[in-house]
Amino acid sequence: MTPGANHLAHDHRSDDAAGEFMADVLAGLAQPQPLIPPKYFYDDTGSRLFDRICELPEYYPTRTEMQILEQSAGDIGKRLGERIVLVEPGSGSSAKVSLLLKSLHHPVAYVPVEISGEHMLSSLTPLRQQFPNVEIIPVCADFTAGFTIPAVGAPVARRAIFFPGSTIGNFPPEDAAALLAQFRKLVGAGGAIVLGVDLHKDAGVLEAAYNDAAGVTAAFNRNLLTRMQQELGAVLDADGFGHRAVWNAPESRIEMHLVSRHRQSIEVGGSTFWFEADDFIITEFSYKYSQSGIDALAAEAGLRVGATWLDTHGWFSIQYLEA
Ligand code: AVJ
Repeated sequence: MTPGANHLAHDHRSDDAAGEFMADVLAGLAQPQPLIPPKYFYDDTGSRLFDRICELPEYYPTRTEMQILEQSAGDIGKRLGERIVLVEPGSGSSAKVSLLLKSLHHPVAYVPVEISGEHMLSSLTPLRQQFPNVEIIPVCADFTAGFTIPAVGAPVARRAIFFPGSTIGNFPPEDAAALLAQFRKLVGAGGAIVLGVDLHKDAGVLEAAYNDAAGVTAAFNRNLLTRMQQELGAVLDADGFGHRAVWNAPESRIEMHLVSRHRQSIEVGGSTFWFEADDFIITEFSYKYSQSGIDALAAEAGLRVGATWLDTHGWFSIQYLEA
């Protein structure tokens, strides 16, 4: 592999991806409480909308995690040591990994793993310029389906997974532990996981972060319906569904809903699904953790927390997990 080569490994063919989207939508809408997995937010339009969410005044996670990285990337880099292969499942934008790569000693390779190929490739151009000596090997894959870390040219001391943004919060705790266990196997003995985890805080702050005044999160949520129209030939009225974000305290999660404004149907894949007024589709869970919850999650995955870094408010955390 030539460093800087514009290579894109496809783990899945795009018609498989369309078939999976259809299957997940049909299965999800047939549930007593309809739901669609959040990974389908991220087509190119959805990825751009998510980048805008990260800039919103109400959406604290991105800038808070960036603050931690700005303060602590040196410490994290010291922990990781030299000749690292850094793998980033669900990489979105290059700003966070750039801070981390800058603090590493002779990093060997950076492997972003992303469903949305175009969005990922365009975000790599500045990284290639900033880190000409780091082999950059993008993998186009759904990381929840499993993937392999590609071989690299130079000797490697440690494999590490960088999983920022509290993406782990999208998964119910049992699935989150299974995903972390899969990451542990991927990095192997001596490997590490640098994990961003959003923490418990005031419900008002949480709900505002997922229901911004400018309506960008609403557009992001509704883009799922537009994708269904465009890619699955679904017959539906996207504007007939409103956006809602609620803090579910007993389950310790934010839930995003698409709420039917009146009686209507969604026709897709030969099936018709009816919605009364106020019926809703769950489109995302975003779990929030306490440190003891994170310790328990790590233990369930066969990992332990070696270090934790926080922002000044204690709103967000970066966890160093080791096998
Ligand atoms: C990318 C899953 C971490 O849960 O905060 C942002 C996605 N959804 N606004 C989150 C999201 C609505 C985000 N994660």
